[in-house]
Amino acid sequence: MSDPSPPDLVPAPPGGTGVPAGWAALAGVAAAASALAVGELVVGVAGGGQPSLVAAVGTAFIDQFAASLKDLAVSLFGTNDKVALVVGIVVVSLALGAALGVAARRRFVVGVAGFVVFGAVGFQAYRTDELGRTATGLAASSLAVVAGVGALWWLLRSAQVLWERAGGAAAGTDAAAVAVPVDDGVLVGGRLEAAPRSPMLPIAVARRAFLATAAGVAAGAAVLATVGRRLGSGGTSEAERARVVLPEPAGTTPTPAPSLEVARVSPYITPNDDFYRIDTALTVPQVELDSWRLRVTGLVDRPFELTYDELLAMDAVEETVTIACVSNQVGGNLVGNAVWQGVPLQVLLDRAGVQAPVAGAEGQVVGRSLDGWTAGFPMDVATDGRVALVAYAMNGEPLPVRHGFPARLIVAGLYGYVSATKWLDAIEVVRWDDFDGYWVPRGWSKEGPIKTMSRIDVPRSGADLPAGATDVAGVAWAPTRGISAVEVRIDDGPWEPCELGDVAGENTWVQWRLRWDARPGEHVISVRATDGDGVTQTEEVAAPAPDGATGWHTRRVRVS
Ligand SMILES: Nc1nc2c(c(=O)[nH]1)N[C@H]1C(S)=C(S)[C@@H](COP(=O)(O)O)O[C@H]1N2
Ligand SMILES: [Mo]
Repeated sequence: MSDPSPPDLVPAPPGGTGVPAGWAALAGVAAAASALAVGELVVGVAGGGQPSLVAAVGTAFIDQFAASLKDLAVSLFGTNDKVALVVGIVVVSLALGAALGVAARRRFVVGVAGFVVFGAVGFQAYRTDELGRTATGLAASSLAVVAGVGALWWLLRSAQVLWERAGGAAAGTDAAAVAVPVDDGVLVGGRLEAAPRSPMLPIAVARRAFLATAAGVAAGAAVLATVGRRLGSGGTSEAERARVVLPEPAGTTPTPAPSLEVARVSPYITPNDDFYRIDTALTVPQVELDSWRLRVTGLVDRPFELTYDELLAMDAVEETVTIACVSNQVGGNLVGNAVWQGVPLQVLLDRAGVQAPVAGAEGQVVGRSLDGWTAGFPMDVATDGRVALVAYAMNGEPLPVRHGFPARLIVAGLYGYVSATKWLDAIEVVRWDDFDGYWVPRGWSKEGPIKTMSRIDVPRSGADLPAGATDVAGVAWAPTRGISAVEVRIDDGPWEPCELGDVAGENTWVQWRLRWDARPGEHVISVRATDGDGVTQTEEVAAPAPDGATGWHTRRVRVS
């Protein structure tokens, strides 16, 4: 904006002139960026880990479309997919901004209306987002509209002034047409025109000046958005988590010393940082431990609440449990094994006193998340003696924020989507028929027992191996039933029994290994597991939807 001097802004409404569509589109993009940025800033200033307008729209999108993406659905919401969704929303917003800019160049009121609709969509999404306060949404969306309209007005005005100074419509959009000032007028494309009020600008200079102006607004928006995100990202949970002192668990299942070590096979215990993450949360719920409560409610005689300190003061157990995602493909990595510390669900249900009609097959235990997500499983599962915990620690650390801080449910033998509610807000006892958890109306089975599964970790698919002795190894799991045998087959050969590693119990995966004398050629390695009930993993291939993938995992390798 240094050369030439900034346009003199005459306070007249923009529009009605022949500013090129490209300039107007650019103005619209920068205006939309300003609106989004102000939205981010307001939410950041409001604090409390509230979602931005973009995040709220993203959450609404997930809630709306998760069902129609059924086959992909659950796994769709891994970390990368969330980034893609947010980027997508921003890109679409900017594109709509471009269209608004073009429309507003003729009739500015169209631009105003467009931004008002923008703001209304953002506000509506915000209102339905459990993590945002309505007042924040109202402030963010209305100030975003003001910023968007203001930026659009100013940029279109600047565009118009620059355009007129370059000779206006007479210059056309021909980049070569240059307005040349002459003694008593201006010579544009060979025609003599009335002298303008200010000296003429070559069109290329005017274009550069406008580009610089729009880029300046966009850069300012980027700075505001960054500041807003910085302010907002100081979520409370990380700081709260850092000062938690975990109690000693009363009961512990010892974690076995590694007995089966093969390079690149999954470690028996999955480190927290490597543990898969799946959830619908674009904004992770933030908590202040002093005000967090776990409510135990519903069809119980004595509903109660626990503070975080009260929860940690209760007798705790430590259990090693493998959890898996229903959308894990055969051979996929949406599965992990961790040591969970927490309070048995049964103890909490007993304290609340589950009412007789729902104490058995009629009953359902629902976990409610702070972000409104829900999962439910049969009361019989909660009370059949299996490991079912309100967990607050994972592998000896307070629950990581993305894995559900301050507390989550862990139920051995059930896929996460029906059981493993993170950022736990309440445990509610309801009738089985009266409630469906988040994924059920979206096409997934209401009951989700984990299917027996085995996976080859080494060798990798497509590996080129030297002939001779090599390890084939991986993991197999059937939580609550345990694994009694794992067998590997090379090509169409016989099933060969594998060596199994030590385990903490039936709820965890087991590492397995076979020493294979590899002969030159192309080979297909297959694996299958047999659970503790003696049932062998089915060969039948099924997709993850609606209740978990089946089939044998295979890997193709070359030996030379
Ligand atoms: N609040 C909340 N809890 C949730 C989910 C969710 O979307 N929101 N997803 C569930 C699903 S589908 C799975 S597989 C597990 C994954 O737990 P993890 O991310 O700790 O591995 O969390 C479960 N708990
Ligand atoms: Mo899942």
